[in-house]
Amino acid sequence: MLNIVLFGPPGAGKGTQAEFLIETFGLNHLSTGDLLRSEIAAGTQLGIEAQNYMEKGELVPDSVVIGMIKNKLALSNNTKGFIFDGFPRTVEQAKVLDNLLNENKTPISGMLNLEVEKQELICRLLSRGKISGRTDDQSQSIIENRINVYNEKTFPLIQYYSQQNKYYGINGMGVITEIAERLKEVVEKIDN
Ligand code: B4P
Repeated sequence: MLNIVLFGPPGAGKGTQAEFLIETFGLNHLSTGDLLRSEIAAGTQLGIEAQNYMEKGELVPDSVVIGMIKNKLALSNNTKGFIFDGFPRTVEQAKVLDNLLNENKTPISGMLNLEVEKQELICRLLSRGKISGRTDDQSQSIIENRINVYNEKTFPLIQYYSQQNKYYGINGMGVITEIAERLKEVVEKIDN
């Protein structure tokens, strides 16, 4: 099985590039951001709880996100593998994911980090905010808080996966199709 963690700060292109990887490698897409937004849209208890955090640019508590991922993994049989997009975002989430996957003897194959400069991240998110209606993309201060939260809580995962020799840094600046090509090359290498 090919299990890829697609990693990077907010606006790095995770959701954008996940689409290419799913198509190219026939993987299942698991985006915690998308899952949380659909819980909010459906007005569930989980969605109501998550919304308070997301609107401020904070992470949703590990217990909420982990419960959601466990349910999704349990429901996904017969897959070639997963693209984990926006998950894990804390060391605690990464440890739980490792335990879950190791139980099935399908560990993470590699963690791909999209490296993008801060000013470019802010630019991309503000322009998505103009069309998407996502409130967390519409204010520069909320975006900066998301980047700060990433630096504090999510960035340490680079070391976590490096220690397992599963870390791959990818230049995430430039044209979307060129970045997709860079990712494809690395995934092909991991898959061999
Ligand atoms: P996510 O939905 O994961 O939000 P994101 O990081 O902003 O999205 P992404 O990085 O995928 O967007 P992309 O760059 O593709 O999370 C939202 C919130 O949910 C979090 O803040 C948190 O509160 C919560 N959450 C989610 N997962 C969680 C977890 N595991 N634990 C706790 N909380 C969690 O796209 C950005 C824009 O850039 C797009 O408009 C795109 O078109 C554009 N773009 C992409 N690549 C480009 C390029 N090369 N050039 C120009 N523009 C580009």
